[in-house]
Amino acid sequence: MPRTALRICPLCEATCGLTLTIEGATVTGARGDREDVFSQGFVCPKGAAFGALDADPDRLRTPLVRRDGRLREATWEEAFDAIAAAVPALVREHGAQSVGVVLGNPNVHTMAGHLYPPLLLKALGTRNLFTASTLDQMPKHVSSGLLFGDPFAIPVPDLDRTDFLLLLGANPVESNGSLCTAPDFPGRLKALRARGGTLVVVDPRRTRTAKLADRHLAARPGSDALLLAALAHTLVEERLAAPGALRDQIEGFGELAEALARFTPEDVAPACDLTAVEIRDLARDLAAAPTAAVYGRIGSCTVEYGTLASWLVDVLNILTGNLDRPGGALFPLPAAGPRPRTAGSGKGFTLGRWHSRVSGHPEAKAELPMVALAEEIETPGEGRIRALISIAANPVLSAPDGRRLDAALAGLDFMVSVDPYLNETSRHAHVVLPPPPPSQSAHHDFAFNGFAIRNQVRYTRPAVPLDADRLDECEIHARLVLAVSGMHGTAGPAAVDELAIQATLGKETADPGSPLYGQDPARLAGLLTGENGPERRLDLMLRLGPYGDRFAGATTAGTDPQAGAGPAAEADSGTAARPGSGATAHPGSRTAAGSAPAGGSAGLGLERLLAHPHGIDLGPLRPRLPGVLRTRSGRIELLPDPIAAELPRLRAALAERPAGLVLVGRRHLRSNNSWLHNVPALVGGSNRCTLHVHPADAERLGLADGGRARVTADGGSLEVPVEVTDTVRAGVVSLPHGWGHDRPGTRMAVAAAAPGVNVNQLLDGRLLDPLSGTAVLNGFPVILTPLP
Ligand SMILES: Nc1nc2c(c(=O)[nH]1)N[C@H]1C(S)=C(S)[C@@H](COP(=O)(O)OP(=O)(O)OC[C@H]3O[C@@H](n4cnc5c(=O)[nH]c(N)nc54)[C@H](O)[C@@H]3O)O[C@H]1N2
Ligand SMILES: Nc1nc2c(c(=O)[nH]1)N[C@H]1C(S)=C(S)[C@@H](COP(=O)(O)OP(=O)(O)OC[C@H]3O[C@@H](n4cnc5c(=O)[nH]c(N)nc54)[C@H](O)[C@@H]3O)O[C@H]1N2
Ligand code: SF4
Ligand SMILES: [Mo]
Repeated sequence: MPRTALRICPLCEATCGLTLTIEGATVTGARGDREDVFSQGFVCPKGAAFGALDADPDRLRTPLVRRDGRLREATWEEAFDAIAAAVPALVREHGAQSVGVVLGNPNVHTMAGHLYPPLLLKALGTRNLFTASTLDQMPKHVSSGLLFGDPFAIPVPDLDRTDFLLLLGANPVESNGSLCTAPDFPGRLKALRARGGTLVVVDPRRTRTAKLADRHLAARPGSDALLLAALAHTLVEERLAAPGALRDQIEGFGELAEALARFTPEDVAPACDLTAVEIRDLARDLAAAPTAAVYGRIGSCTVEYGTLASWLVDVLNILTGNLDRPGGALFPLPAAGPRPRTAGSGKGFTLGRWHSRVSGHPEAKAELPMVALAEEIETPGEGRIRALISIAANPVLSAPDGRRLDAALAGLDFMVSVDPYLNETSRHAHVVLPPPPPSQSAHHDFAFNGFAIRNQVRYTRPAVPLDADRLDECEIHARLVLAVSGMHGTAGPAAVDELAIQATLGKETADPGSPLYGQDPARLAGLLTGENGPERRLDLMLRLGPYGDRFAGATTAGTDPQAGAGPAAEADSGTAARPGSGATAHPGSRTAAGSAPAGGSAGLGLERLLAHPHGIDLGPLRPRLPGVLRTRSGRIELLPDPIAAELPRLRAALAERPAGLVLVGRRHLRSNNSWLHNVPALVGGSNRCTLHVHPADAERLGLADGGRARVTADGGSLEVPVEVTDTVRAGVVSLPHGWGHDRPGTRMAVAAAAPGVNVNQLLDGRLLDPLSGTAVLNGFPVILTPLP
C-alpha cells in the first residue's frame, strides 16, 4: 500500500511543502502539500520530479576512496580513516592555511550545511574559505553589512502587500525567487497586478517575469548601479525623498545627496540605453506609490558594480520611506534565528580584515573570492592550499575558468568532496562522501526562513528510513569535523553536537541579558528533546529564538513565555499583528484553518513544531528597526566609506561603454545550477544550452536559428547552438550556466549524453566586483562568429 509523507522541497529557495507518495522505500509521486502553512499546495515541475531525482541511479551509494590513482568504493570507516590520516598531518606540516574549504549552494538547502561548516572551519582554523556566495549574493551581504551593520540583515520585498514592485536582474517566474523566499512567486506577482499594483522589471531579456510586468525596461547589462543612482538622485533633486519614520534613524543624508549629484538621469541614460524621461518617470512613480519595494537579484549582483547596485536598492527603499514598513521591504524574524536585540550601537561591519595570499583580495564576511581559488592552489609558497574540502559545490562548472580550476584541483595533495554525484569537481577528490537522497533526510530551512516573506516555521523528519549502508548528511559532517580534528576514533558524531549545545548554553547562561542567565547549562541540555544531535540543536535554537519557550516551565523563576521579555516582546513594540490572526494575502489561499498556532506564537520548541506537521504560521513580517541595526552609530549609515570611495569609479564607467556584444545568463524553470541535468524529466524541451541571439544581431552576423556559432571572450571560446529570439535585446546574447558535462571520469550518464557547454569558460576570473569579491558573470563582452 502506498503511503504519504511530508518533505520540504530542497530544490530552490521557495521551500514548498511537498506531499510524497511512497511505495516501499521509493518515492513514486510528489505534489504540493495543500495544508502547508506557507506554500499552500504550490509545486513546480522540479518539485514534482522529486521522486525521479531522489531515485537517480547515478547517485553514489557508498563512499569512494582513491587508491592507486583510482576512485574505488570503500566503507565509511575507510573513508574517514583516509581523511584522518591525511588532513591533520598536512596541517601539522604546512599550517592551517594549507587546507581550503569550498561550500556550494546546496548547503543552504540541507540542515547539515547550516549546522556543521562553522564547526569544521573552527576545527581547521583556516581562512581559505570560498563559497558560492562570491558567485552570487555577496554584494548584498556587503551592502547590508555596511548600511545596517549586519550582513544578514537583508530586507525582503513585502510581495503580498506592496503596491509597487521594482524588480531588477531577477526572473522569479523561472527561478522561483532568491533572497526572497515566496512559494508561488508567479502567483504573487499576478496578485499584485490584480489588486491594482504595479510591476516594473529591468532586464535585458523579455523574461517570463518581464511579460507579467506593467513596464519592462531592457536596460544595458551592468548598468543597474547607474540607473539606481539616477533614480535616487531624482528623488533628492525633485524633493520626492520622504524617509518618513526612518528620518531619525539614518545618518549621512546630506552626504548621500551630494555624492549622487553627478548621476543625473540625463548623464546616465545613454549608458543604460534608456531615456532620461523613462528614468525620471520611474522615480516619480516609485515615490508616488502608497507603498513600494525595490528588489535586485543575480543580474544586479554578479556584475562589476554589484555592491553599489545592492546598496542603492536599499537606499531607494529608505529614501521612499518603504524600508521596514508593511508593503515595503521588511526584515524577517526566523524562528531558529537569534532573538531580537534592543536598539543600540554594534560592532559594525568591516571589510578586508585579511587578504588573499596571491592577489591580495580583501576578505568579505570571512570569505575570499571563489575566483581566487585556483591561484591559491597553484601558486607555490607558504600558505598554499594543498588540501581541499569541498561540500556541495561544483566550482569547475559554477565559477569562472573551469579548465584552470580543473587542473588546479588535479594537483592537490588531498581533496574531500561531500557530494551525491561523481561530477566535474568531485572526480578530483581522494575521498567522496555521498549524502543520502533527500527523502532520507530531515529538513528545516535555517537559511531561507531568514529571507521569507512571511514568518513561519516548518520541520520534516526523513520521509523514508535511512538505508542501512548510508549515513545521514549531518553525521557525515560531524564525522568529518572529528576526522580533521584528530578525534576520529576517540569520539562519536553526537559529541560534536553536544559540544555545540554546550557552547551555546554556556554563553547564554553567562549572559546577564539572556533569559537563561544564571541557570545550569548541563540541566538545560538535559531538557532538550529530539531523536538525535541535529534535532536537539534545532530544539535549542527554536527554544532560544524569538518565538521560543526559553525553557519556560523548567526554569526556577517560572518565566511566563507570553510576558515581558517573552516572544511577543517585539510584536508588542511593532505593529502588533498577532501571528496567525492576519489572513494571508496569498492568492487563492484558504485562511489556513488548523495552521494557526494554538496559543499564539509563544512557547516554540521542537515538540510543538512536531505537533504541527504542516508548519506553524508566525504572521506577516513586522517592522524591526532599530533593533536590527548593528552599526557603530546605531543608525542606518546611508553613505558608508567603502561605498563612497567606489562612486567616482562608477561615475568614470559612464565613459567606458563597450561597443560590441555582451553576454548574460539565464535560468530555466526545470534547471538548478549544475546538478539537475541528470534527471530525464527535467532536461530537454526549453531547458537546453543554447545561445539566445536577437534577430537583428543574427542577421548582421549571418547567424541562423538552429545554426552554430563560436563565442569568444577573455577566458576562452565555445561552440554553441544558436537560437534566434527577440526575447533578448539587441546587443546582448544569453547562455545558461551549469552545463559542460563532457569531462571524463564523471558518473552522470543522462547529463553526459547532452552535455552542453560551460559558459564560465568564457571568463578568466579577473573581472569582479571589488568590494565583495563577487565574480562578474553577467554583461561581459563577447565576440560571435558563425560556424558552418
Ligand atoms: N555564469 C554563471 N555562473 C553561475 C551563476 C550564473 O547565474 N551564471 N550562478 C551562480 C550561483 S547563483 C550559484 S549559487 C552557483 C552555484 O555553484 P555551486 O554550488 O558550486 O553549484 P551547484 O550546481 O549548485 O552544485 C552543487 C553541488 O552540490 C551537490 N549536491 C546536491 N545536493 C546535495 C546535497 O544534498 N548534499 C550535498 N553535500 N551536496 C549536494 C551537487 O551534486 C553539486 O555537485 O553557481 C554560480 N554560477
Ligand atoms: N529554475 C531554476 N531556479 C533556480 C536556479 C536555477 O538554476 N534554475 N538557481 C537558484 C539560485 S542558486 C539562485 S541564486 C536564484 C537566482 O534567481 P534570479 O536572481 O531570479 O536569477 P535568474 O533567473 O538568473 O535571473 C537573472 C536575470 O537577470 C538578467 N540580467 C542579466 N544581467 C543583467 C543586468 O546587468 N541587469 C539587469 N537588470 N538584469 C540582468 C538576466 O537576463 C536574468 O533574467 O535562482 C535559484 N533558482
Ligand atoms: S518552487 Fe522550488 S521549492 Fe517549490 S516545488 Fe519548485 S523547486 Fe521545490
Ligand atoms: Mo545562487
